[in-house]
Amino acid sequence: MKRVLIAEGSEEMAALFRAELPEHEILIHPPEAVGAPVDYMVVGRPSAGFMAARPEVKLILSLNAGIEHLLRSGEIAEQTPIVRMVDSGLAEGMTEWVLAEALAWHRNIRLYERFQRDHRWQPQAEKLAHERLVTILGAGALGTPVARHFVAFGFKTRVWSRSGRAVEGAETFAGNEGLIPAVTGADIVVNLLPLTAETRDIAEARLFSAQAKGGFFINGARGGHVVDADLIAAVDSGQLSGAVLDVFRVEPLPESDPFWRHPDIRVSPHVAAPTHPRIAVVEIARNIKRFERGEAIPHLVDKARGY
Ligand code: NDP
Ligand code: OXD
Repeated sequence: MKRVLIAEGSEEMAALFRAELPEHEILIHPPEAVGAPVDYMVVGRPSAGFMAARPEVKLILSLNAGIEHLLRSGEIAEQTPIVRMVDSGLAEGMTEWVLAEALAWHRNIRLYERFQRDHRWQPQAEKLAHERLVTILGAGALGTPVARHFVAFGFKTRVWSRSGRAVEGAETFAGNEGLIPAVTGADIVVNLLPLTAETRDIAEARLFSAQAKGGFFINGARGGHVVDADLIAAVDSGQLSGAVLDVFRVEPLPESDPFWRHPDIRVSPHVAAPTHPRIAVVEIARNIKRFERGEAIPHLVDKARGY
């Protein structure tokens, strides 16, 4: 019987796996002290040493879309494949969060909340979606549905990716040389890139200066993409009117971090697109079955590329 080990999983998750993979033995660690070899490992953010202690594992299945922490750990053998999480739950969650934040900025909803506190009746010049330009950095499993929704709302939409992936109704930009052209004049920039050596610190002064004056920045990807001091400087100077950040270099965000107190930078606790076990487990089980049938598995991580 093949064995599936879930790192730091819950009983609820184990029950879901048992329903999807009745022929497999499902183990959770802790509390199970697993002595015998395991075939598959399901991981979120495993503690240090956990993966290194299991060199026999044939396939690692991530509960997260972002896997930079797994690669960085140095605990996974070169030949062991990693599958990242791509499912409808993440795509729906990220689309809802980004659109909610973008529309709230576009329609001045946060501003009117502040005005209400002071009993101020102060209408703003309201723009329509087609008068705004939105750039999505990343046209992958998350960037693509997000871009489609901006297009559907009528926003002028651009997508930037490595290979120049197209999204119907959006303008396509590709490669390093396409980055600044992609964000030039953008009212809203949404970051949905994976964190790699090439994308670390990508959201910095040059990018913010290229945006439309008074624009907005939305980070739903990773804190390591953003040069925090450059973002704060861009907002303080009025180049950007604000930002919303779901992810940070250090999580939980330390009490001393200036983002907590900035009046125009909003913080959420890494909740843009949480993994929904009911959807994710079905996807992981499907990939284990594909692996056992010798079929190609979608969304295998390219370790050299870093995503
Ligand atoms: P994908 O791998 O599907 O898409 C990544 C996109 O980024 C692709 O379009 C890719 O280009 C592009 N890209 C990668 N490197 C570069 C580069 N150097 N230059 C230009 N474009 C590049 O990832 P997902 O959409 O599934 O996820 C994106 C990220 O979102 C995750 O890595 C994770 O960090 C974050 N995330 C955050 C969550 C949250 O709750 N806050 C939840 C889930 C994910 P190409 O198409 O050419 O390969
Ligand atoms: C993810 C995340 O990458 O939760 O899935 O951030």
